[in-house]
Amino acid sequence: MSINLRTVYAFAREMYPKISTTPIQYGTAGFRGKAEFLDSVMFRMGVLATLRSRYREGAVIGVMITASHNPEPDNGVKLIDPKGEMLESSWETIATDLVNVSDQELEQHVAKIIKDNNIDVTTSSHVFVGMDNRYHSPRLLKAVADGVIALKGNVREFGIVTTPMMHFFVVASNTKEAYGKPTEENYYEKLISAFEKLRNGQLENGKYRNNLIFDGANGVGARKMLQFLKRMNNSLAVTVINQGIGSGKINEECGADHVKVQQRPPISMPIVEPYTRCVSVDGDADRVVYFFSDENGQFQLLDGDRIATLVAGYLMDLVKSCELDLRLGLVQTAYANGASTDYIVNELKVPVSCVPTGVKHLHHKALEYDIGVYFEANGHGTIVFSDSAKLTISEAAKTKPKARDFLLIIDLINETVGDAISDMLLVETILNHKGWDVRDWISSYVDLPNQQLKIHVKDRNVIKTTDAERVCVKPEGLQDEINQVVANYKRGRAFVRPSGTEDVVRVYAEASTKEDTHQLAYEVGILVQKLAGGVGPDLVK
Ligand code: G16
Repeated sequence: MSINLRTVYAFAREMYPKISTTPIQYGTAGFRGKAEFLDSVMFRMGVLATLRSRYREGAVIGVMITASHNPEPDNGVKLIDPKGEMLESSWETIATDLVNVSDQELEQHVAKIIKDNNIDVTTSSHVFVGMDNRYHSPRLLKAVADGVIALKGNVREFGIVTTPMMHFFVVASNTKEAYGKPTEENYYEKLISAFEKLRNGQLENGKYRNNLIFDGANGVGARKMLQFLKRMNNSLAVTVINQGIGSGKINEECGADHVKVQQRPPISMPIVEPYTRCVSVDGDADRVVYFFSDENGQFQLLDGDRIATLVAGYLMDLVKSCELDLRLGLVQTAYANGASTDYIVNELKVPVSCVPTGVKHLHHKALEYDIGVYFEANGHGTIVFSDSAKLTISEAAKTKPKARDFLLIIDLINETVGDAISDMLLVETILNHKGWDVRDWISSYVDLPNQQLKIHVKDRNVIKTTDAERVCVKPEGLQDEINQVVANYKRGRAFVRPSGTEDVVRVYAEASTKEDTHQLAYEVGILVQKLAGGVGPDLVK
C-alpha cells in the first residue's frame, strides 16, 4: 500500500483548515476547547491515531470525542492506547506539535513524524472512533475519520458511546476478544451477567434497599444506563434523571463534577426519602459520585475517596478470606481528603501513593500492585489486577466459593479505565453483600470539610508544581505565602495547580471546620489572583 502525504494537506486545506493561531496544548486528558475551533485538531488526531496504530504494529488505537465534565459548547478528544491506557506521554508532545503546525507545514511535519519514529507506512492501521452526545460531536467524528482515511487507515465508528465503552472496545479487540467482544451488546452482557450472578437473586439485604436515583448529567451516561436497565432482569431499581431529553444541557447544574465541586444535589432531583442512595455521573460517564440527604435535609457526599476505601476494604476482606498472598495498594491524588488517607493508612493498613491529577498517572501507578485500586476524589477510577493475581484467584476458585465471587467481581470491573456505570454496579454489589445503607458507608470516617475554587488568570501556565502537585514552585514566593496562610488553620491543607481541561487555576483547601475551609480557600485564591496574574472579577467571600 502506498500513501500520499499530499492528501493530508489537501484534506486540511479544503475541509479542516486551521482557523486559530492560539497555541493549543495537550491537557490532563487530551485536547479540549470550544467546539468551533476543534475541526482541524480532530482531523489531525485522526492522522495521529493512524500513525500510532502503525507504530504499534497495527494494534487498534481509540479516539473518543468528548469534553467530559466541561460545559456543552466545549468538546475534546481522548486518545486510547492499545492496552486501554491513555496515549503514552512521549506521544503527547508529538500530538501537541502536530495540532499546532500550520496547514502549509502539515505535509512535511507528518513526514517528519514518520521518519523520527521509524513508522512503516505500508502496514495496516486500525482506529476505533466514538463520541458523546454533544450536538457538535458527529461533525468532529467525521473529521477524525477523514484523518484516518487520508492515510489509508481502517476506521470503525461506534457512534454515541461512553468513554469507558471505547476503552473496553479497544482492549477487547487488541486482546483478540479475551477481554470481551468489541461490541456494545457484549459490553452490557459482560457487566450485567457478572452483576446478576453476584446478586444471586438477593435484591435487598440488611439495611441495603434496592432503590437508586441516577443523575445522567444529560449526557451519554443517561442513555446507556437506560440501555442497561432494558437488559437487566429488574436486578436493580433505578430512576434515571437528567436524561438529556428536552432543554437540559450536558453537565449544567447536574453531573458528577457539579455535585462534587458545588457539594449540592443536581437539578431535577425528585423528592425522596432521607438516606436514599443517589448517584451522579459526568458527561462521558467515566466518573461517578454518590450522595444523599439526611433526615435534616442536609446534603452528604460520598465521593471517589469513599468509593476507593469501600472497594479497597472489601477486596482486602476477599483476599484474606480466600487466604491469597496478593499485594493490594491504593492510588490517590492531592485532592484526596486527608481523612480518607488517614483511614486507608491507619485502619485499612493498605499502602497508599499520591500522584499528579489525571487517570493516566493513577492507572500507571496502580499497575505496580497485584491489585491496584485508584480513584480521584472526583470519582474517576477503577481497579486493575495483574495477570498473576488473576491466575492466583482462578486457581483458588477451583476449591473456594469466595474466590469464585472474586472472579465475578473482576468481570464486573472495567479495568481499562474509570467507568461510572461499572463502578456503580460494583458499589451496589458491595453494599448489598455487606447489608449496608449509606449511613453505614459514610460512618467509616469523617471527611474534613473541603472546598475547591476556580481562579481565572491571564496565563495558567505561569503556575508550575512539583511533589504530585502539592507544592507550587512558580511563581516564586507563592508557595511561601500559601504556607504562611495554611499555618493559621487547624488541620489546614491547600494547594494550587493549573487545570488541564479548563482555562483556570484550581485551588483546593481543607481544614477542621467549614468556616475555616472557606476562609482558607478564599485567602489562597486571593494569593493566586495577586501573584499569578488574576483576571476577571474579584473573589467573593
Ligand atoms: C479529566 C481527567 C481527570 C481529571 C479531570 C480534571 O476528567 O481525566 O483525571 O481529574 O479531567 O482535570 P483538571 O483538574 O486538570 O482540569 P474528565 O472527566 O473531564 O475527562
